[in-house]
Amino acid sequence: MNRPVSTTNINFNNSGSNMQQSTFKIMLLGDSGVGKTCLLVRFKDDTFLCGSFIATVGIDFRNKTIVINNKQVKLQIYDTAGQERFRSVAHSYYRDANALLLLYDVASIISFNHVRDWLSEIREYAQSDVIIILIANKVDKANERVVTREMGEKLAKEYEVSYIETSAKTGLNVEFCFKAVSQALLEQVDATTTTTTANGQTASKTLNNLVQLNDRTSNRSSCCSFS
Ligand SMILES: Nc1nc2c(ncn2[C@@H]2O[C@H](COP(=O)(O)OP(=O)(O)OP(=O)(O)O)[C@@H](O)[C@H]2O)c(=O)[nH]1
Ligand SMILES: [Mg+2]
Repeated sequence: MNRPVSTTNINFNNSGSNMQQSTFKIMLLGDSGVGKTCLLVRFKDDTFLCGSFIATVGIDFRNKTIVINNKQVKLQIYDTAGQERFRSVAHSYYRDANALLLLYDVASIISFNHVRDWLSEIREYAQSDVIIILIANKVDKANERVVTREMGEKLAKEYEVSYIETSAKTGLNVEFCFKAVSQALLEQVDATTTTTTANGQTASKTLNNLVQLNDRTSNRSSCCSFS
């Protein structure tokens, strides 16, 4: 992978035990109001920003470090503004992104219809092996829902990207989303160091498998893939 992914061995305590740390850049994309900032705040602080909607201006970013399979993963998460007038600001960040979380709001057919435009933009500005996950957010709004799971899955299949349903309000699948993407990226790094043929497909396949496993186990309390 040719993005600036850093993997270093860091020493955490005086016992001398080392834990490997990887750094990945993740970008949140999608129309204004689909819930990008709320998804990030839910993941970072486990709270929900309800009440008046404050649109993101330009671009914002937060760091969060998680542990996946005994490895430290530092996520640099870029929260972009969905409003048209800020689009060009985000373009320069696409190239460095390891993963893109593309959101739409299941209660907004317009935001769903714009997914194709976002995917064209991704093709133009991002690296070809970037991991993309299509996120159907606000699934807690069951009564107002106009975009069905079938519609979302069909579009994801057409573009060969993973599909997941989330709610920043209830927290459904939010942590899973970031952890699955991180695990996929870690496996991509591992594959790159052990073979010369590894590419973005390694990570996309891992992500797809994790998402499918999560769908099958969604009636249980949590997915069993992460430690
Ligand atoms: N019911 C429900 N409301 C949500 C959810 N996620 C976000 N919202 C609401 O949707 C509105 C917009 O959320 P934001 O996260 O600010 O949207 P955004 O995508 O960051 O918008 P921009 O910054 O303009 O691009 C807010 O009023 C949130 O409270 C969700 O999962 N369920
Ligand atoms: Mg925002």
